[in-house]
Amino acid sequence: MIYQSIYVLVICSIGSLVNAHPGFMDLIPNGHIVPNPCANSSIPWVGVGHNNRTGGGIANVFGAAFLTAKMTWTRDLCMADSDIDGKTNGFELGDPDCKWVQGGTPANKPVSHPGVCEPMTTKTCMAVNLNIQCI
Ligand SMILES: [Ca+2]
Repeated sequence: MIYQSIYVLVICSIGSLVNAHPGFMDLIPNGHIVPNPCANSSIPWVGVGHNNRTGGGIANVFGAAFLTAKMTWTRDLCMADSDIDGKTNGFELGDPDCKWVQGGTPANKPVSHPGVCEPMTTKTCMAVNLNIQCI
């Protein structure tokens, strides 16, 4: 019985991690308006930590780093360049000096996506973005 309860708890927890979640978007600067790097799309990428715009499925490189940081906007997460495109996560999300705190106003608007290497057509970025779904 206790194992069944733990199993259900784990499954429910995983389920909450794999979908775009408004609560998670509040945990990073400008989480609700992260640009969509896919061509010809101005719709925000609300599943910021995921390989597809709407969330669900496997985490992208930023999502994995976010989980490692225990879903907290830490200085280390802010200063990291998760998608190795030469821009820190903080710069991409509009918090270049890593001063944002939850509930506050970020210094800038977001400029790019911290989990999608840009420009997407470079050889390096194509390798990083292998699982990114532009649909
Ligand atoms: Ca980056």
